[in-house]
Amino acid sequence: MNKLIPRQVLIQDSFWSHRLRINAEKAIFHQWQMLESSGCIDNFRIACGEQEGFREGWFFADSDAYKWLDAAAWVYALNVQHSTFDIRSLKSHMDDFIALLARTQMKDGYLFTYNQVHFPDSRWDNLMIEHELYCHGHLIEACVSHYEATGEASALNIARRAADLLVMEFLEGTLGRTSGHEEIEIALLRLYQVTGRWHYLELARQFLELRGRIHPFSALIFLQNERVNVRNQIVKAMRQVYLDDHPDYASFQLPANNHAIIPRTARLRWQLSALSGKYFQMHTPIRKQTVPVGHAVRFTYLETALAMLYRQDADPTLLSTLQKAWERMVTRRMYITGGIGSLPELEGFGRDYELDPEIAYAETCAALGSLFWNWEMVLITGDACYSDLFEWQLYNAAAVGMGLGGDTYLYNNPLLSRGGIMRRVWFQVPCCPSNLSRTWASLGKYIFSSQANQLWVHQYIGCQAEINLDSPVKIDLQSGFPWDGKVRIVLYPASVMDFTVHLRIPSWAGDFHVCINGDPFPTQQPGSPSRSKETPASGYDPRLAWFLPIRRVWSPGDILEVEFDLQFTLRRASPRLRGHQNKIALTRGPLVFCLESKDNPGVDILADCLDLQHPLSLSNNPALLGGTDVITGRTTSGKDITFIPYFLWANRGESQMTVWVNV
Ligand code: FUB
Ligand code: ZN
Repeated sequence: MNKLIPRQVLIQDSFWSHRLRINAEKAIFHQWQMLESSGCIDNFRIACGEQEGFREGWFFADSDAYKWLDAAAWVYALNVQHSTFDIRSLKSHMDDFIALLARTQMKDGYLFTYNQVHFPDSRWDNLMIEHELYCHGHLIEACVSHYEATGEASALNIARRAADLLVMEFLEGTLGRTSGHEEIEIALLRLYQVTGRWHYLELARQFLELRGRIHPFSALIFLQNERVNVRNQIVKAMRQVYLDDHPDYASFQLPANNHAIIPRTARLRWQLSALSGKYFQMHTPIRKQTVPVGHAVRFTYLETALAMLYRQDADPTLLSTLQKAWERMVTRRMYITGGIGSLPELEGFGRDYELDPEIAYAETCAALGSLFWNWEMVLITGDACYSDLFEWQLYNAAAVGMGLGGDTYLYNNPLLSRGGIMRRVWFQVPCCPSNLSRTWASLGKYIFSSQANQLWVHQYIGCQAEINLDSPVKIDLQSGFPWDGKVRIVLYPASVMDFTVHLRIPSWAGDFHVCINGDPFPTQQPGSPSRSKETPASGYDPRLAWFLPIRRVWSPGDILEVEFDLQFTLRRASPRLRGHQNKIALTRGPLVFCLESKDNPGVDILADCLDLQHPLSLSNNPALLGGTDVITGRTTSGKDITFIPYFLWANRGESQMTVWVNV
């Protein structure tokens, strides 16, 4: 299938338009300000010698600025014609930053402020831990996005120079090593897609194929870890000297981290995972990686890159590995919210069925990585389960990452909190905010795909689009999602045209009806692909989704209407999940609901039981949380109880919250 670029789709949607506006008007400016005040942008100024100061932040700090650029490019391109905010100031931040990158980039294409400032004589020293290739990857991705969004070549040239250096060093040179945090592979594959330069594809392939082939890995990681410790100490000492010499130096004060429950064994498990290579997905070659392990963001970026590679090579072993890993994740290693990564410290996957709702890490970036992976998978297979999981994670595990105002965020996303969790304006490791912003800013690209005279509708997000089938077709899609299940699609082929529209029938849909120009259209599920019978432990099964093909000769103005029944669903987890017995999670349409103490004074949301005999009722509260549906029920002790969508929790200060409710 062919994908679109976001510029082909103009989102106009009752749910998303408002959120994308917050992203464009607030989040992106807030993030820039945080990148400035935390020293992240100054790091580039210091690296290129234009400013005196101390380089601040983790070795991967550059990547947060690159994800910001990625987001800013889409925000700019999609709003430039009808912006209601100060788009010129966004453009000037963006252009100034690109110019700064060009000045910071070394003559041979190298750009990594950590080494440039702290260790100018060292390069490619610690690929497993220090994120040098990861940062180059986000640089390249941001520049490709900027090019796709604006059509300008300024940033793309920076990406090409960086990638050409990598080709020279790693593909043509002798540096047969790969990155400890996947990302560079996605970037090189995207750069290959826009430039057609074959070397980028080959280098991505080489980086991927090297996984699981570096022996003995435990010795390598032990040494690299020792080396990082030494270099960290050096940086710390240099910082102390700088502080002593500059008593007025005011460094940015980070907000406190959220309270987190860290099991006693977490650190040991992280160390064992690192030593075995699983943490980095370095334990076995890529075609054998059928189980999601290790750091969850790394894992999803690896899967995304492998799926992108499959689209080039069509290697059937690779596809079956990807499918097995996906099944294993969905059936045993994913929360009902679509969150992945159940262990703190490791920031990654636990064992099968190890899905404690309170310890849950479920990093926002891991949900985003899964979106990227699922998107590639549906393009390959045309199997609706991937678009379904995309939708579920988009509305739950990912959307929860940004607060209502766009200027506060959640990094890890448990499904139960006894208090102590608040959205924060920034983090010590601020990887999630700009990752979420770039995904929202480019959301348009995930709605449709096409191939010859076939059109797939993956997401029901209101928009106008123009897609090239055999000839161009304009589309006007209106949707009530996620609150109501009515969808109206008006198709405008240039003249009458025979093509097929594939509508995703969501896994959660109860009854649904399809009409064409007001006449009912008979619906029947075509044979579904064979797959394992194992029921997902979380209670959510994306594999129940399917595509309904509608082939006919369409005339301009034909109207396709669908109405999905958004019923309440009380989901139960597998008995294999410890602590989930006698509990339900309430969902409606693609939304997971939760109880937050703010809405339930007088109820002990963690102890009281929902009365299953009492009917649930739905209402809309325009004054609550920017306008939301709420579901009310009764406890067995006769108290009213109110559920809100999970993605909206933690917007009103500290509270208690639970997704799984006693029954
Ligand atoms: O290490 C870079 C990014 O920061 C990872 O993807 C996140 O999990 C966080 O550790
Ligand atoms: Zn993150």
